[in-house]
Formats: sequence, C-alpha cells, structure tokens
Amino acid sequence: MYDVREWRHVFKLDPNKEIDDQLLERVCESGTDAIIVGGSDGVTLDNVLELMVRVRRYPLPCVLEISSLEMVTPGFDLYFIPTVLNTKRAEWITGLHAAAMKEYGELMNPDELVVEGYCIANPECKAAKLTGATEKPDTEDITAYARLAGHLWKLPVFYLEYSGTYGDIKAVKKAGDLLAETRTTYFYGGGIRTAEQAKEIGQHADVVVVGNAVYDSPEEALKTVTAVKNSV
Ligand code: 1GP
Repeated sequence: MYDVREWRHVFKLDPNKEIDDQLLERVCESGTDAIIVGGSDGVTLDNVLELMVRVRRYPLPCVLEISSLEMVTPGFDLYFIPTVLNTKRAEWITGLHAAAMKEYGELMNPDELVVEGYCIANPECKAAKLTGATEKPDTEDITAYARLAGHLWKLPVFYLEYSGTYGDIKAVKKAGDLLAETRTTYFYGGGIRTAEQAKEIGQHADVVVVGNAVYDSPEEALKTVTAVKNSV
C-alpha cells in the first residue's frame, strides 16, 4: 500500500486536457512520486478511464482525486477525497461525501481512501467558484485551517490550493511549521512554473503538486521534480 507520507512531488494531470504519449512517458518516468488524475472542469468517466489506462503503463502510484460522483471508478491505487475547509456550503464539506458513501460505500476499500482537508486560497480558481470558497483566506486564516486539519481533525492530508497562482510564501511557511508537529501530510499546489519556485515551496510543504505547467511549459515542469527532491 502506498504511503503519502513518503512523497515529495506529484504531477496532477487533467483528464480534460490533451497530453501526447511522449510527454506522458517523460512525466511518469521523471522520478515524481505519483500521478494524481483530477480536475474541476469537463471531467467525465470516459476521459478519466482513458488517462488512467495510459498512466497505468508506468510503475508509479496512480491516484484519482474525486471532484464529482460521476468520475468514480475502480482501478486506481488511491482515492483522494477533498473536503473543503473554507467553504460554507455543506455539500463540499460532508454532503457529497455522504452521498458517495451511500452509493459506493460497500464497494470501497477504506485503505485506499485518503481525505484531503482543502484550503482554497485563490478565490478566482475554478475549484473556488465550484465549491463557494470565494473569500480569500489571509495568513491567519490559512494557519487556522492548517491547525484544524492537523491538530483538531487530524486529517491525513492538508492541501493548500492556490491553483493557477503562486502562493504567499509567508502563509505557506507558517502552515508548514505548524503541520511539521503533526501526522498530517502537507500538500501544496498552485502556480508552480519553475524549478526555483518548486524548490522554495519544497522547503515548507511535504508534497509539491505541479499541474498546469505540465501542459504550458513541460520542460520547466519536468525540472521541478529534482528541484523538490533536493530541497530540504
Ligand atoms: C491544482 O493544485 C493543483 O489543483 C496544481 O495547480 O495547475 O496551478 O499547478 P497548478
């Protein structure tokens, strides 16, 4: 069984975006610790399955990050289930999760399920709009959500989501200092385009997530793996 506590870097691939075989091979053989399949727009069972089959050819963990019930399918190593800490819309905290348990609960292997406490820090991103996390949390808020995830709920994962924008390093660091005392693994994602940025974030977060850069600037994206692995 894979253990996210051992990871440092992951690529997040969007089933709704094109990636050719050559680039996919380089991504999967880059030394990254896992591939997360996920997105908030135009994700269907068909495009999820198609990407899963292609990633499965490589010997690294393949994770489905669930953002809608329609995309749930067997065949992944792990299932990441976000619960949005900074929304007031209950469906994104426990509502959809309860619906999923009703529909798929008996088929699920609890060992493959990993809850991510999501703090969405870019109110302009699609995930923020979808889930109603539209107030920008400041450093103090982010620290409070990290504490909520790490100290109170003791979640396996805290995910600081800046999707599309590079994070406020002060807030990133503060959350990292706090979570270092807990068993919660700290994922950071958002706006990483260069090896330098990946290295900077890697000094504070346990796991650095690189998404869009794979599609927009693949050469730079591939360099983030070594940059993170060499950061302490
Ligand atoms: C998105 O956190 C990930 O869910 C990665 O963000 O696409 O901005 O790298 P980017």
